[in-house]
Amino acid sequence: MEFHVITLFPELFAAANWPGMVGRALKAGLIKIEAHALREHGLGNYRQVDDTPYGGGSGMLLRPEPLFAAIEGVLGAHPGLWRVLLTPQGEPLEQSMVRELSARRPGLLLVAGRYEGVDERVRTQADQEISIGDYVLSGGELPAMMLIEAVARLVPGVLGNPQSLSEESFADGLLEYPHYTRPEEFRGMRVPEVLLSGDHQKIHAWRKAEALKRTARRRPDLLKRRRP
Ligand code: 4FM
Repeated sequence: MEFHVITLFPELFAAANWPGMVGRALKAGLIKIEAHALREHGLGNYRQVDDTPYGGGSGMLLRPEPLFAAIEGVLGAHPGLWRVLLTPQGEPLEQSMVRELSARRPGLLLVAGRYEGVDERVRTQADQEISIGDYVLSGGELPAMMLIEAVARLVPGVLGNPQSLSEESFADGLLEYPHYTRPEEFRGMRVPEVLLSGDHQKIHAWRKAEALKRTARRRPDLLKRRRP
């Protein structure tokens, strides 16, 4: 699967910088990440990409011409990419969308803006607008990286053990149950006896009950939206 990113900071997406399983997937050729410099499509001798807003107001906006040219350039060389604009105004990202995005082939074209926003006409070039959360960042690069990491780990072969995918948080719409590793007692805190019992039926029931309890306390919204 391919991830293309249009950005003013292509060096952020260098393969050598990716840790963990995305880094291994890159080296194994399971995924490809290609950054495309928006600056190359800037206007005039100064390669200008931004301008002041019509109607006044503070801050600068990304002009449409460089963004259109960059998107057309990438799609010309890589047809069929699903075009995603990262913006606080997009659909809130959730695991069900991540699963759908991981099935998009040949891959994704992520547009990471900067400044105070993009010219409204750029939205016509996106298949989907996605927000990674209700807070404001200075650009779309970190959101694009988060999306890449979330999607890449669902690409077949990327995750070491596919069983852990179905077992993980959100797979069944619940938060994870509490996890423990050695030692059995640490600073007076003991591992729950049931986990040492070897009784796998009991362990399974305990984990399910703990996951439900934790979800009810912390994220009641998840329980309401859960499929039966
Ligand atoms: C995005 C700044 C586009 C400028 C941003 C432009 C964000 C979020 C975010 C900042 N993106 N979820 N939250 N982007 O804050 O996705 Cl042009």
